[in-house]
Amino acid sequence: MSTPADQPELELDAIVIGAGFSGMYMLKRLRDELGLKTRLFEAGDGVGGTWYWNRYPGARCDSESFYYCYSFSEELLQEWEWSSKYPEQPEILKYLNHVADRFDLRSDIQLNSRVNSAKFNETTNRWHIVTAAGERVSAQFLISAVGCLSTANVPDIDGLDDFKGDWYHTGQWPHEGVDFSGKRVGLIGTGSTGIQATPVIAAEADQLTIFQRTANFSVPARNAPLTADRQEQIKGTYDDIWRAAKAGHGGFPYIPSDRSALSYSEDERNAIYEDIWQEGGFKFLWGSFSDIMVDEKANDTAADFLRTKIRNTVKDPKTAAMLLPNDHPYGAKRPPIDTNYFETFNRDNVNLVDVKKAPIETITETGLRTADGDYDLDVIVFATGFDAMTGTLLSIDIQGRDGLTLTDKWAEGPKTYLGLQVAGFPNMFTISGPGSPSVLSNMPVSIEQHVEWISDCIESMRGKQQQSIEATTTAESEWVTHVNDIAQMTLFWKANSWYLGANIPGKKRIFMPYAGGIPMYRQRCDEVASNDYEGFTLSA
Ligand code: NA7
Repeated sequence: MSTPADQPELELDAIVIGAGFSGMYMLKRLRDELGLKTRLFEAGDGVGGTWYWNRYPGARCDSESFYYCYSFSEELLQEWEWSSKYPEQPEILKYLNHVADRFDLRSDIQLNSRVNSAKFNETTNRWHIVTAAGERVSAQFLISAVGCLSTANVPDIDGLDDFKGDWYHTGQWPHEGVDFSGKRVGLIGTGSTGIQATPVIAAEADQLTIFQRTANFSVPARNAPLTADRQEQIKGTYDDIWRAAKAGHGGFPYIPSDRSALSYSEDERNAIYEDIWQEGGFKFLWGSFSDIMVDEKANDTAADFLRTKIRNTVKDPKTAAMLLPNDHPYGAKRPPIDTNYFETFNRDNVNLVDVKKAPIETITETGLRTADGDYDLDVIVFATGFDAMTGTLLSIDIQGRDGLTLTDKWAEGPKTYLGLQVAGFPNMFTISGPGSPSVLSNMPVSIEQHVEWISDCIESMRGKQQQSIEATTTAESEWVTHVNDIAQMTLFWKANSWYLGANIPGKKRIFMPYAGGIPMYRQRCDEVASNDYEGFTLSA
């Protein structure tokens, strides 16, 4: 019987890995606008990326629906109807499936096809990939659209194999869902995911015990249906919305605040916080005061306001005290937004356990043991995050020039030029790679900018009959220094966050995303392109 490995190598112009927001738009640009023979390889059995995998209860987007979407097609913007301010995972997945159908992308998307290795041939300037099934494909260009948060982090806790109940990681949730009714559930993790899942699981389970290592700040989302009037108003002003989003530091269409939190009296400041807290969402961080992420004293004012809200919401003073974040500035870890998270601790069937004070020691046949005692559980939910920004790319055996592996190249942390390319890896591009605004921004805005920059670059190369493009080591190291310098000016350094790789034991502590904001970043990318791709070596 013939297997994919027996077939001759398929020769293409471009290979895209990953069928989320970025991969699908990349495929469309390369295929439909540049006419490149392109194929997209996706490990899952459906499109959607993050929104395909993350099906845990309560999963929804923290950016508002009307700007957490593609802007490239006016028809798509006009025809798609979002049901609410913050859409749930199934709705975003439906949108991405609609995009795949509407632009006829499926014919060039190969599902159930995990890319295991990618090797660059210097003589031909082509990449050769092998899939898990053994299929071999080559192309001049290799574009990673693997996402920033796609490799699940299941902590290495002794005894997991002995557990007689069921366990799940939120990023690999069963498609058929999980029935929690009548169950004693343990949830580990209080990041954005744990905070979204807690109220929904609590409403269904018999008992929910939350194992908290770090108390987290959270602002209410204030989700609500999108009325017909609001839809019409949004659709009538999309040009302005995108103009504002592209000009906004984080790709959000808010008018950025230029006021310092320290230039107001406490009462005035708290009145401003209260208004924005009532409105809810990310705006609390990005739209209240301009110095929250750069000045510790300013940050303290926001943190104090949010701690007071927790104290006022949670009725049991001991539980409230445990929920007060006290070891990092607000926003230095990715700020969650929630629907009734703190209120959930007023339920009789919810219990909070501090596993910083009494760490988890082992998982037993019947539950979980901390330094303080045993907890009997039927289900354990790991809301323990991801090997962010580098984990997925490094899980592919990628070899560039001179047999250099990406794993070796990034041994001391990820190095890129503009988050778009890695020196030593010609013709390989990374969409929302480390060193770009990516996770510090409204992702679709950053993704579209990267996809368009990459396809313009490839178009320019083809126009000039250039065969390869590679970031120079000088440009790369200058960019890495710049990314670090910018991050040092912020408070992001002051938390053990996944932005820094601090959630993965042994991972090098390097601030990975670019904190300088979308406008400055976009301007730099545009300058590089208009200066004949300054910082890249292009070969004829
Ligand atoms: P996060 O933000 O990485 O949160 C993971 C949570 O899990 C966090 O509270 C961690 O505590 C906790 N954690 C991780 N490992 C352990 C162990 N071993 N023991 C106890 N607790 C642990 O992941 P999310 O999925 O919530 O969010 C990821 C992003 O997805 C989110 O930021 C959005 O961008 C979308 P810690 O804080 O490290 O002490």
